[in-house]
Amino acid sequence: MGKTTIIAIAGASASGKSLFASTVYQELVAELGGQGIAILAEDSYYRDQSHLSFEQRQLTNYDHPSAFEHDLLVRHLELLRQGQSVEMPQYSYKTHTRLSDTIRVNPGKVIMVEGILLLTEPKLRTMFDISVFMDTPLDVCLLRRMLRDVEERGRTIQSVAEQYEETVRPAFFEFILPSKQFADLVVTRGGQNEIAIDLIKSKIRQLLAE
Ligand code: UZR
Ligand code: MG
Repeated sequence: MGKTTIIAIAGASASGKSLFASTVYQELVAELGGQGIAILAEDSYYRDQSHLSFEQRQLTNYDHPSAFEHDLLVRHLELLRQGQSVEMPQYSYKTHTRLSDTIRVNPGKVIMVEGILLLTEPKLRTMFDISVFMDTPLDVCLLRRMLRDVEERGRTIQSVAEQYEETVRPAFFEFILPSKQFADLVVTRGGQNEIAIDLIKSKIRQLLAE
């Protein structure tokens, strides 16, 4: 297999990272078939916490780099680069731990990975060939996060508000915003920026044709 290009998509929680990455991925798969492109989520690499009680798991700071098993993500990216498949963990936001099943991710010429803290860690940054930062206004992220976490992640408005003040907002200013400097491209409006989606798709089409 030839060279692998790894594209990272980072930005605040609910900035549109997953939507941006999955739109690019699904539109290219519909157009060209799934061969050659793979997609990973940093959230899948939240640490396994099955040895902790549910109450203990609720005390974890999920916006801090220590909540992620970044070493495993680095190892998986290295294996994919070497042309090997990996078993990506699956994470449940409802139980705050890993599910027993994994998802097989096959290697490809282009690997996309999306997550809040990807650009904050030097060992991860060295893996990325192209880094994109979703620069969505924080008030827009907060509104989306409210709706999403209540609808999809089993939360109450009260708990989203508390978590936002305690960890999500501080982590944005401590870790995520400073990591914008490491991005090659800064995208406004996240997953709704069709021009940016088109540009990344063109780049990937070009890489796949090489
Ligand atoms: P995205 N998160 C949880 O709320 N619970 C968990 O068990 C694991 C993660 C949140 C996490 C972070 N933090 O802001 C967000 N908090 O998921 C990252 N608090 O996911 O980028 O999709 O919003
Ligand atoms: Mg997401």
